Amino acid sequence: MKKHFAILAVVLSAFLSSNVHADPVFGLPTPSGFTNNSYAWGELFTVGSEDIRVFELGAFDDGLDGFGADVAVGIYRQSDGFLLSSTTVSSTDNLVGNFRYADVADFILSANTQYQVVAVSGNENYNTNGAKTVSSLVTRQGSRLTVSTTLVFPTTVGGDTLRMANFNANVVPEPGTFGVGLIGLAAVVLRRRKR
Ligand SMILES: [Ca+2]
Ligand SMILES: [Ca+2]
Repeated sequence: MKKHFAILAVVLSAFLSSNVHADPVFGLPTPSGFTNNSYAWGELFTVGSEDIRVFELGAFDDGLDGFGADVAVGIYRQSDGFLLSSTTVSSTDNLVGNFRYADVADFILSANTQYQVVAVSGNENYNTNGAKTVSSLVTRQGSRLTVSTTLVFPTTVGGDTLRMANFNANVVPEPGTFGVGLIGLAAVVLRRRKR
């Protein structure tokens, strides 16, 4: 019996961890850093046809050499400017590509809903190169900005250049998919027990 539960635990943990894999939503293949002020830079996007789960919030690290001061990052709902989650990204946080990511309590962004992920550039350079990649999880609608040294909901319409903010997310597994997986596992365990 114990062996069966051990097998189930291993398979189940592998199944669950496969769903924890998350990727950066935006990418800057050829960034070019610049600063003339501190802005709250917002990247406006609409979630696709499936809810997504956010794992970490990220900030562009020009030169990959850390920040002069921690960078505040948050995600706002666009319809009412409600701040869903925020954190600060520090120079010691994990570097993936040219963004550093700080952990937040995982949260859900709803399908077909518009949000802004916002980062405050402070004394760190923001990006000025228009080249970018965008995950298939979202559709991007350009930038918003407000001159600020603190995290605020940006309101001025900017261009299409991706400046500063990013996040790690993946699709929320549908309950149906999860259920089928559990039934499959149960079948495997029962078959082994009958032997
Ligand atoms: Ca997390
Ligand atoms: Ca830097």
